[in-house]
Amino acid sequence: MKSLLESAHTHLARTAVVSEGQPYTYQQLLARSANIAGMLLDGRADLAEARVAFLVPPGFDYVSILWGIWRAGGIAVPLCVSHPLPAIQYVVDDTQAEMIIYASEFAELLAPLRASTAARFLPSANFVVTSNTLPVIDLVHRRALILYTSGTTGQPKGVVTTHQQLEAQITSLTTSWAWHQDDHILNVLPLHHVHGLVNVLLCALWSGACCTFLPRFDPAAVFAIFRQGEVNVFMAVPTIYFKLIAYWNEQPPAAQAAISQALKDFRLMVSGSAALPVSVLEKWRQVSGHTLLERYGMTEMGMAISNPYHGPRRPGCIGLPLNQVQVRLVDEDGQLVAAGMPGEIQVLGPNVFREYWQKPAATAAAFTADGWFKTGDIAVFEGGSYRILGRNSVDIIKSGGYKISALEIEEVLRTHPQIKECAVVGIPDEEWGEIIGASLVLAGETLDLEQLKSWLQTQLPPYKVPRKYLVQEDLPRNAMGKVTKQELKQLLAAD
Ligand code: MCA
Ligand code: AMP
Repeated sequence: MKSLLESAHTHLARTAVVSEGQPYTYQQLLARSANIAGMLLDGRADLAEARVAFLVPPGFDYVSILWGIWRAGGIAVPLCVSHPLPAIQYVVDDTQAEMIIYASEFAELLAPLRASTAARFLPSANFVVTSNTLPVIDLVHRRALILYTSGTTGQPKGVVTTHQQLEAQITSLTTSWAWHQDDHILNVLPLHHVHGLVNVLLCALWSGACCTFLPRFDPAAVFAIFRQGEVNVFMAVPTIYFKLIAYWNEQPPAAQAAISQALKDFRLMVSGSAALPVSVLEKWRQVSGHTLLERYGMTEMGMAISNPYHGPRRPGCIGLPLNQVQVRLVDEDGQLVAAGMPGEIQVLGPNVFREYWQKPAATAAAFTADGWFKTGDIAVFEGGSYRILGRNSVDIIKSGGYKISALEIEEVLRTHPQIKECAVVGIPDEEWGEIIGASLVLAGETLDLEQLKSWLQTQLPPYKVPRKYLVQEDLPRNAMGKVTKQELKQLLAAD
C-alpha cells in the first residue's frame, strides 16, 4: 500500500481511472480514499484488520473504497456484483465483516441481511468529508485482502493476502511485462478475483498508468473503445477472446479492418485464468496481428508462470516462472518428476498467500512440509516451457475463467425437494472452456427444468448454474459405489 500511495504521489495530475467516461486523477483518488479511510475509522486509530466488505460496481468509487479500507488498516473483502444473497451472506458471515459498504442499487438485495448480521451498513453515496490521522501500516504482516475461491471442499474458502504478498504479485508482473506510466488498460473483468483486481487494476495503478472500466463485458463496447486509439494493453479470459472474435466475424469488412487496425498498435494482450485453445490464439492473431501472451496463475498466488514478453510465445504452453517465483513439478509421492514427465505444479515465492481465512487445517494441507504451495494443476516441462495437462481433481470446473466446485453445486441441488441424488461435472467447450452439466435422480415423477434453473439462480451466482441436465434412473457408479464422473462427463457431452 505504501508503494501504491508513493507511486500515486508521483503521478498526481495523471489520470488513474476512467469510469462512466469520466476521468479521475491520482490526486482525486488519494483525496477520496483518505476521506473514506477517515470515515471508516470514525475516531479509531486503526481498523486493525477489521474486515470491510463492499458491494460496489467497478469504477472510481470501487477503487477509492478499496484504498480507503487499506489506508484505515482494514482487510478489503470485495463482494461480487452478480451474486445472489446467499452467496453474499456466506462471505459476510465467513469473514465476520464489521462493515458492509454498498452502492445504492444493492440496497434492496442486502436488506434481508440487516436482521442477521451485526455488520454496520454504509451506503457508498453517503460518504462525507472527514479528517482523521491515518494509521501507519506494517505492510509485511498486515492482511490486506480476502478473495473467495472454490476448492475441492464444498464451500468457497477465503484466500488471505498481506500487503507484502500483493506487492510481490504486482511487481512480478509490472517488471516481467514492462508496465509503464503511459500504459492504458481496459478492464472488463469482475473485481472480486485476482485477474481483474491485481493483474489489471493494481498493476496499472502501481505503474502510474490509466485503467478504464467497462462495468459489463460487451464486445461492441470493447471494440468501440479500442477504436478510439487510447487503450494499449488488454487482459482477459479465453472466453472473452472467443466472444470478441465471434463479434468481429459478424462485422462488415470495413468495420473489421478498422478494428484490426486499432488492435495493431497495442503494446500487450494477455490471456489467462483458463487454458487458451490454440484455435482461439490463432484466430486472434488473424484479427489483431498479436500472439496472445498466455500466463498461468491462481487466487492463492497471483501469477506464477508466463510466456515471455520479449521472445517467442508458444501456443498451448504457459512459459516459464515469473520474476521472484520458483516452480517445481512433483509426483504423487512428493518427489521431483523425471525430465519430460507430468507432475503437480508446486510454487514458492513472496507472491504466495498467507492462509485460508480461519481454516488452519485447509491452509496446512495446501502446503508441503518444506513450504511449497500445492496448486493441484498437472503440467509437463518440455521444449523449454511448461504445459498444463489438467487438474488432479475432476470436481474443479473452469467455466468462462471462473473456478467452480462441482461439490458446492451438488450441495445446493440436493436441498431441492424434487432431487434425490445428483452429480455435477464440467463438459469441454471451446467457448466457455467447460460448461457445467448436472445429472439428476428425481425424488418424484417429474421436474420442471426451467423452474429448477430459476430457483438455482436465487441460490448460486449465474456462472455456477448448470447449463446441461440429464435425468437418470441412477447415477453411473463403480464397483465401490462411487459415482464415475468421467463416464458422466462423456454421457453429458454426447447428450
Ligand atoms: C454465462 N453464460 C454461460 C456461462 N456464463 N453459459 C455457459 N457457461 C457459463 N459459464 C450464458 C448466460 O446464461 C447467457 O445466456 C449468456 O451466456 C451471456 O451471459 P452473461 O452473464 O451476459 O455472460 P457474459 O457477461 O458474456 O460473461 C462472460 C464472461 C464472464 C465475460 C466471460 O464469464 C467473465 O467475466 N469471466 C471472467 C471470470 C474471471 O475474471 N475469472 C478470473 C478468476 P443467455 O443469453 O442464453 O441468457 S482469477 C483466476 O482465475 C486466476 C487468478 C487467474 O489465473 O487469473
Ligand atoms: P482460480 O482459483 O480462479 O484462481 O483459478 C486458478 C486456476 O485456473 C488454476 O489452478 C488453473 O487450473 C487455471 N488456470 C489459470 N491460468 C491457466 C492457464 N493459462 N491455462 C490453464 N489453466 C489455467
